[in-house]
Formats: sequence, structure tokens, C-alpha cells
Amino acid sequence: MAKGMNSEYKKMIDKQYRDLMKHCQSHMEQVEKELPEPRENLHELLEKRGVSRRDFVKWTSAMTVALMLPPIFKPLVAKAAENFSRLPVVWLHFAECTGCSEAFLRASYPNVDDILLETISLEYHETLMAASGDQAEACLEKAIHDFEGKFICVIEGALPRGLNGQYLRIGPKGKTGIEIAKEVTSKAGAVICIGSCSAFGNIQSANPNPTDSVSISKALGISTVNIAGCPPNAVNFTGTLLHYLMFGGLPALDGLGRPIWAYGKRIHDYCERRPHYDASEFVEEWGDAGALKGWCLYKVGCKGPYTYANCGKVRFNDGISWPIMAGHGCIGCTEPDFWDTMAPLEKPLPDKSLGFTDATADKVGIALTAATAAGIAVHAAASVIRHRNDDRVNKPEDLQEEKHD
Ligand code: FSX
Ligand code: SF4
Ligand code: F3S
Repeated sequence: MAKGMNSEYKKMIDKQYRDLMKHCQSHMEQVEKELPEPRENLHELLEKRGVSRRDFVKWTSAMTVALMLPPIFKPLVAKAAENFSRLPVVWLHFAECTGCSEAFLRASYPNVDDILLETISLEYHETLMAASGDQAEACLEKAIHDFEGKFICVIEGALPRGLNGQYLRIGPKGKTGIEIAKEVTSKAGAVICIGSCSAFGNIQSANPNPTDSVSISKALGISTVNIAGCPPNAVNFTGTLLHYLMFGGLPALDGLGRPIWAYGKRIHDYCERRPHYDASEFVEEWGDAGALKGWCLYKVGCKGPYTYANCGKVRFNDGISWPIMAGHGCIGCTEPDFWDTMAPLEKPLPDKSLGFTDATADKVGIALTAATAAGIAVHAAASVIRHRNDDRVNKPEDLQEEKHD
């Protein structure tokens, strides 16, 4: 009986994957018809930058797994990567440090993700484009006109609402950040917030927040995909764009608008120091014997148990290291309001300050892991383009309430 049920279940799963694959293939054919030819030949570029065919194949397998797809999708992931430079992107900067762009550009030994990001068809990016003033503004107007409904609007930075938005004026016409953001996002196919500033407000909105800075979703009342982190990891952005190219929709998101495939588990779950936490081996103060032995940083302020992100798995700086590996606890930079809620940075949180103890944090982790296991449903549900006013994503402020309850 149980055997019969298993084979029925397997048949059902196989069928769902076949349907998903058909959807993906037909969407990618559509992309090839509708969007301009790739600007770059990815394989030539990879070769030029010293990335071998074998590395690309390895990357394809890793990305397929990361996106929670079975191995049969590998050729489609590779195809989507080849089409990466077809996707028109308009990249806006508001109140931030540009560390997010920097983080994506500064790879000394670029991997496939870094090279893919270099190929994006950037129609407008204030920091990188040669044009300035009226010329730059004309580029922006042309891009949103030519690719209306098709381009991805990527946003770095929070929006100051104080003084009617006048803390931030940009360009020759002196438009406020809020005016520009409204204009551009209303014509975009999807809005992706890069970094915790645009996603949640970050340091700009920390107490006492004199400029009344808030996240994009709060300032404009729209839903956004939030690639959280200060700065975020390039891999999480690349994977999200690949998903968009493959399925015509954005991946399943958690209640804070973060892709579950990248933010579904806690830092604590991926941490190489976790065995020391479980064995109660803690660094008690900086530079002590425990620090030299690589013990757990919880007692010197690590917020890994409260923070959802894959930093330990994907790492930074060409995959070399990440904060905890470098010897500093996680400060919770992928969580909303972390400057206020995770402080003090060098001490553990009193158990009740986030409304849940470590035991309940574990339950949250388990619930999210269960959600990620439902991979097929995830992709199927996300196969419709997530439009601007889609209300399936909670606003960050709702989530704050939810999580802290
Ligand atoms: Fe914010 Fe990004 Fe931190 Fe900086 O632009 S997420 S302050 S790394 O640069 O927005
Ligand atoms: Fe790692 Fe921090 Fe968890 Fe310790 S508390 S295991 S250092 S994430
Ligand atoms: Fe941020 Fe913590 Fe990762 S501080 S970069 S979420 S390890």
C-alpha cells in the first residue's frame, strides 16, 4: 500500500516537473522573440576572463540546486545565463553608500556570477554610465519608454520622505527620489531592491531617522523583491534574475519579500562554528583562547541565530570568506531595522528582545525549511509575473509585526 502511494506520488512529482519544464521552455522561447539579441557572447567572455567550460558546467549545477530545481533543468539554467544580457535593467540610486554596486563590481578573480552581472543590459546606472545631466535623463526616459513593462527596475537606497522628499533631489530637473522612483517603478516589469537600504530602510531609517527615510515598498506602497544584506551577495541577485528569465516570474518570497531559496535558512544553520555553539564553546572576549580556536561568537554579539541568509554557504570576495569566518559575529544585516533591533552589536540579545527565544527561532527555521522543500509548488506559484501591485508579498512593516509577535 505504502509502495503504491510512493509510486503515485513520484508520478505526480514527475508530471509537475514536466509541466514546469514546458512552461520554462515556452517562456524562454518568448524571451528570445521579444527581447533584443544578447549583447555579449557569454562563452567568449568567460574564456576571456579565465573561466573554463568546466567551471561553467559546475556553476550551472550549483545554481540549479540553489534554485531548488532538479538536475534536468541544468541545460535551461545554462541557456538563461546565455540570455542574461538580453534583460533590460534600469538601476536607480537613492539614499545609500553605493556599496551594493561596489560589491558586485570589485571581484578580483571574477566567477560566473560576477561575469554575468557585468553583461546585464544596463540601460541606466548613475554610477557607471558615461552620460551625465540631461543626457543621462534622456537615457532613462528612452529606456523606460522602449522597454515598458519588460525592464527590471533595480533600486539601491532608501527614500527620505521628510520635507516632502526634498532631502534627496537628483538630476538636472531636481526631481525628488520619490518622484523618480514612482515614475520608473510604475513602468517596470518587476522591482528588485538591492541591499537592505532599499529593502528595509537600513541605517538611513535607524532611530532617530531625521530624514524619515523608509524602504521602497513603504515609500511607494508597492511590493518589491528584496535582496537583503549590507551589501548583499551577488549570487542572490544573479539567481533571482535567472529565475525571472526562466519562468517569467520572480522566485517564491518569504514574508519580507526575500527569495526563500537564498534567505530561507538562518546564518546559524550554515555556520561552520555551529558545533562549538552546540558544545557550549564560546569566545568570551576578543582575542581569548576560544577566539584563537575558532569557537562560537554568540557571546561577543553574533546575531546569526536571528538572521536569515546564506552568507556562510555562498561567501563573499570571490567565495573566499564571510564575516563569521573572518572572526566577527553576524550583525544581522539582512534583517529589517537591524541597527535598532540587533544592538548592541558586541553583546548577545537579551532572549526576549526579539520576541522569540533561540528555541522558537529554531521552529521558525524548521518552518522555513519545510517551505523550501516544496520546491515545485514554489516555482509553479511564481510562474506568473509578479506585478507591481501584487499583494501576495507582505510589506516589511507587516512582517516586523508578524515576526515579533
Ligand atoms: Fe545600503 Fe547599498 Fe549597505 Fe551600502 O547601495 S545596503 S548602505 S552596502 O550600498 O544600499
Ligand atoms: Fe555561528 Fe554565530 Fe551561531 Fe555561533 S551564534 S554558531 S558564530 S552563527
Ligand atoms: Fe550580514 Fe550576517 Fe551575512 S552581518 S553579511 S547577514 S553574516
